Parts: sequence; C-alpha cells; structure tokens
Amino acid sequence: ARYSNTFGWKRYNTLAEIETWLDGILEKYSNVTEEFVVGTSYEGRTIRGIKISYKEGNPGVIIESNIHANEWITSATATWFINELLSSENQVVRELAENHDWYIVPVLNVDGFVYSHEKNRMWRKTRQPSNFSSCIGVDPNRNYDSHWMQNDGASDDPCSQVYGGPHAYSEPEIKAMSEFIFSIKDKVNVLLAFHSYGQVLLSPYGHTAEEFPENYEDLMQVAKAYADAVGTLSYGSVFQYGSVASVLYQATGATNDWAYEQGILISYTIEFRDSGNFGFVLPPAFILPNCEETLTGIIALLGECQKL
Ligand code: ING
Ligand code: ZN
Repeated sequence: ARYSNTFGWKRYNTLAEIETWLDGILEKYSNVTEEFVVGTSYEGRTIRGIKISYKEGNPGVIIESNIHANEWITSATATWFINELLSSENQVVRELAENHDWYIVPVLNVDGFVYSHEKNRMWRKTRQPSNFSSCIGVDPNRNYDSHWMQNDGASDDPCSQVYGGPHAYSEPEIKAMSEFIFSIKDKVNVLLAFHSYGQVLLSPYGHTAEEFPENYEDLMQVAKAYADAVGTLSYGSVFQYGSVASVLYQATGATNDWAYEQGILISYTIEFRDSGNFGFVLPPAFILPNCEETLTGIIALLGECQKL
C-alpha cells in the first residue's frame, strides 16, 4: 500500500487510531497497566488515560498531553513514551519505567484534536460554544483555577486564542482533569504538561514574573538536567528553561501552575520541537527525534530529582 493504515510514529495518528492502539497496549500489558477515565468532553467523548505501575507505591508522575488541539507532536510523543516504558529492553529505561508510577493522558482535549484533524489543523481550544459570542472554544490552558483571569494572563474575549472561559473549570475537560489530578496528588511528585512549540521547559509561575516559587532553584537545576541531556544527543537541539512569566509571557490558569499550587512541586510545561521553523505543523520526520529527546530529557529530569 502507498499509505499505511497502521498506528505508528512515522505519521500523525487520529484519535480513533490512538484509542485502538491504546486498547491493544492495555490488553498486551494488562499485568502492569490499568486504564483510567478522566471524564467526558463537551462533545461527549471519553477522555482516557493509562496508569503504568510495576510496583505500587512508586513516586507518581503525571503526563498531560495534547491539551492544545493543534500540538500533535505531544500525543505522538506521549504514545511513543508509553510504548518505550512497556517494551524497551534498555536498562536505564527499564529502571525509569519500573521505579515510577505513571499516569499518562495522551489526548486531553479530545474534541479539539478531532476538529484539528478533520476541519482546521490550527485549532487550539476546546469546542464548547459561548453563551454570548459566536466564537467557539476556551483555551484549556487558561481554564484551571490558578490566578484565573488575573494580571492580563488570559483574555475575556471568546474569540481570542487565549480566552480563559466564563469561569474557571468551565470546560468539562479541565474540570475532569483537575479532579483527577486532585485525587492522586498525594502520590505524585512530578507533573509534565506536554506542549509545542519552542524548545523550552517552563516552571511556575505564569501569573507574575516578580515572584518565584520557593523551590525555584531546584526547578532550574532539574530543568537544566533535561536541557543538558538533550544537548548531548546528535540532533543538537537547544532547550531553554525558566518560569513561564519570565521566559514567555504572563499566563494564568495553566496546568503546571495549578498543579504546583496543589503541592506537586516539580511541575513543568515542556514545549517540544521546533524553535519556530515549522511550528505546530512539525513534519512527521521529526516525530521520532522529538521522542528520543523527550525520553533522554525525562530520564535526566527524574534522575536529578533524586539528588534534591
Ligand atoms: N504555549 C503555552 C500556552 O499555553 C504556557 C505556554 C506554558 C503558558 C505554561 C502557561 C503556562 O500559551 C503553548 N504553545 O501552548
Ligand atoms: Zn500548548
């Protein structure tokens, strides 16, 4: 065939393909995996996650992926990462896999992801209509209840790409994800929110550049370990790091700030490839290089956490 219909990492997969693949993974590795349901999207889709645990009581790591619909590289990377945790025979990867409890949500913004595949590749937001505008959707990464809509960190215009919504948690996807994170937060030390693009690790805070978390030095030390490790690979990708508001722009209501405030003190947004050439529409040839960088980076990141 000219075009393969099977799931893989040489092209981007649809939500249906990802879910069928996930079903197979849950069946094949049923002794160490467990499905969890985050909740139901505005359009009625089930938001699914996978827990990977080789021994109960390991420190937990949450990975939130594809909260932004157009950031396809994030779910491609999350699914590849799941597959590595379960099937790699590399000793370092085995230790990574078996010494943490993983809670991974490959596609959080399911409605937006489907819309991005079927209608508008650049769609970012959710798909819930507004009560007072014909514009559709909320920026889900402005909808958590962390300094919601303060300090110009989001827009109150429903037509904006960074619309914060009519109230915090107005998006069912975010209400559900926040409740899921809340329910397991005592078992979790690390949250990684996968985004693209920009090649940067972003730590709290987003609401102000004037103030930094108590453990900011630790956060920078751990982020540096990720960036340095990725830098040792032959691709030569450069990753920067710093707080959201100091490195990027003021942004409120984002996952990693909210999770930090819930006590998950190692909390980053990771902006994957690239640095702007292709942007959100990263060609499929870069999926595997991005995956390798992410695995290398996460190994270093979690290794550095043990030194704190
Ligand atoms: N960038 C992020 C965004 O939501 C960000 C940047 C990170 C904001 C962490 C707030 C917190 O705007 C992309 N590309 O989505
Ligand atoms: Zn994003």
